[in-house]
Amino acid sequence: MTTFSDTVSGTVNNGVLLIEINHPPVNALSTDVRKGLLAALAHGETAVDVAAMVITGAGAIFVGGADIREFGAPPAEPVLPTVLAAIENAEKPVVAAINGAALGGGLEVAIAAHRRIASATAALALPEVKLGIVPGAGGTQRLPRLVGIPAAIDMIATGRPAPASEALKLGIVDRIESGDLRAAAIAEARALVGTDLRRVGTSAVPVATTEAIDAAASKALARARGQNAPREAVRLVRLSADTPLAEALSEERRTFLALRDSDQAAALRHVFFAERAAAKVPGLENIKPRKIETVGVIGLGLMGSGIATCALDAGYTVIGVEQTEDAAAKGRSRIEGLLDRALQSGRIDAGAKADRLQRLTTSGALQSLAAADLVIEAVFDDLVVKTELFVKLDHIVRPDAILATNTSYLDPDSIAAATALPERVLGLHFFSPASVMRLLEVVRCARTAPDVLATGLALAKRLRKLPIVCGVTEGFIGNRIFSSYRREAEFLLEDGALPQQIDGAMEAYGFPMGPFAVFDLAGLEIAWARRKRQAATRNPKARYVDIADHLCEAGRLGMKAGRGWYRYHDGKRAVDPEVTALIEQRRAAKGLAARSISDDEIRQRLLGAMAAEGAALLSEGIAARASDIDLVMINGYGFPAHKGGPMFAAEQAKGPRA
Ligand code: T1G
Repeated sequence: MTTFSDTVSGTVNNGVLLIEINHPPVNALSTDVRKGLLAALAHGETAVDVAAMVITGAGAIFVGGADIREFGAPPAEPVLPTVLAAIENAEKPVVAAINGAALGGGLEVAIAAHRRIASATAALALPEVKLGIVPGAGGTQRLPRLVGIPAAIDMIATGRPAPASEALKLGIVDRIESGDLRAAAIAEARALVGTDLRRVGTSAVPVATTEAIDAAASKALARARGQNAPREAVRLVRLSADTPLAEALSEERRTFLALRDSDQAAALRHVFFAERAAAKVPGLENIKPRKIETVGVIGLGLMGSGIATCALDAGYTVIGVEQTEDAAAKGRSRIEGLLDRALQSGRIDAGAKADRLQRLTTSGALQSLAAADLVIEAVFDDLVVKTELFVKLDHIVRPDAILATNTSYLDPDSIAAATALPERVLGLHFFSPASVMRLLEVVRCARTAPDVLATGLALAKRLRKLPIVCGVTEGFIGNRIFSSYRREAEFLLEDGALPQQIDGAMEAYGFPMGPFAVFDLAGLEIAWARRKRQAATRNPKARYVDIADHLCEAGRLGMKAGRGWYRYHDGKRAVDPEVTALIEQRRAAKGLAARSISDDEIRQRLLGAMAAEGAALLSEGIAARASDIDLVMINGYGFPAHKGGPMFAAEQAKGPRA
């Protein structure tokens, strides 16, 4: 074995130099890896016992891309384009043996090689736009040469992964090998010796019609609201049609470097590392989760059926329970409806649907939950109802089974306290629709046992959710911040802004919907009921805006009622002069003079309200880190990821740190 650097080594096998990248955990292309690869290629080109080369990754990943940790510093030599040019221009054949994920710079390494062979489990992507950047080492020019401009736009501007089978169809890989990948790649490399090598960079770009290119671009950009990278990615891929490679590559590199230093990229990098940090919960390092195979779900309404469907998707056996057999049957058809939708959209096939239904039983008797390892209740959000339910469950489930409540606002500690074993109780706060939304607040109650919390996290991971641990407080992390956002938005109304202006300002910031449009979508009645409950104990000196109460009294309960903060026709929202008049009237009733409020003030105040509430959650120990709060708001409340979340944005607004 020859070592070329700390992370790259090679062995000669039947005249083929097998170059292995071994840089755990994901074989990221650090400076040492780049140096090693360049040295390996130089050795391979000159060594007399080497006729061809294979590049592969150690472990389960080929190469996870550029080393994101190096993004803060100026690029160190050799830069990746230099390494890739050495691969592509090598006199001797170079084959990429793609043993697992080939992402970003990893895929760029692979497509600089002369031939690609992948294991069946490989996934290929240029996910750079998810980090606010574009591929920086030829991806935008070489991929279109392999798959055509429309398909390259689709992959690069969305960052989506292509599984090996699709990569084969698209022409990114030449072959899939389900047996010994390394042996197969060595044989392929040998077979290429003395043949005309395919150098992707110098090959022609397949011709595509303008219509096809435009269609791919608008589809990919439809969801890129406010983000610069996807737009730049499309521009660069388009260049491949008629720009000489060297010129296009230098434009790509220039764009990559500029985006890399942008605020959006900094925010998205923050989100990337925030997601990894969230998974590390202090105190749970050596705690083993309990084994969960059978999940019980009580209440098969909108939320419960969504949770049940998710659990079925994740391979669990599910017992769904409703109050009566009749309601249980309705719940079952609701779940079937969700599975049908997945079938129609091609996410699952008929066999997968049948398999899921086989793992589902529904019943009108709580007793059916005796076999459950974990039960999630998703019944009406009422403390008495939930507490009685948990007390009954105590006598039904095994003593080591876990009980989870999906309450949004109630105190799970008081539910737990009524049970015989409060250590086994935790909160699992799903977001609606549960089969779509990635966020899951995992609520650690006062007495939740560490292995119960660890089980909640393991369950969330298997459900493919993003779990964020939080302590007990009214509304947990998300709804508490959302309440202060709502309060500040209502102050702005009294001060002189109108709903459409406030929504417009927040949509321009990057939210898919402004706050008032969201209130209408969710319905105004739940918040109204809460305000009425709190009325008796509210501090009479605290500022209270009663405009929403008047809307509700007038039956304007939101989109479902056809009117709320806006008027709705065929689902389209329109400004309603009646609402404007009501706002003016309420201001007058309080003797408030409206002043003109700028969009900047709106953003500053609303973002400031979120960050201030976030700071309170941190100081109370409800959230473990500021970045957890950012993830909650991004994944549950539409905060634009490319702004990094309210806590990150507040830090940025303070200016560069010392
Ligand atoms: N650089 C540095 N660290 C990375 C990394 C990377 N690219 N990818 C992962 N890590 C760390 C991560 O922080 C965590 O660390 C550990 O590895 C395990 O990650 C020139 C511009 C590869 C599918 O966007 O999608 O190439 O928390 O928990 O679930 O054009 O990581 O343990 O300390 O996620 O097995 C493009 C991002 C870069 C890939 C593995 N590449 N990574 O998932 O483990 S830009 C990406 C992933 C680029 C070129 C450019 C996933 C994964 P710690 P993990 P996993």
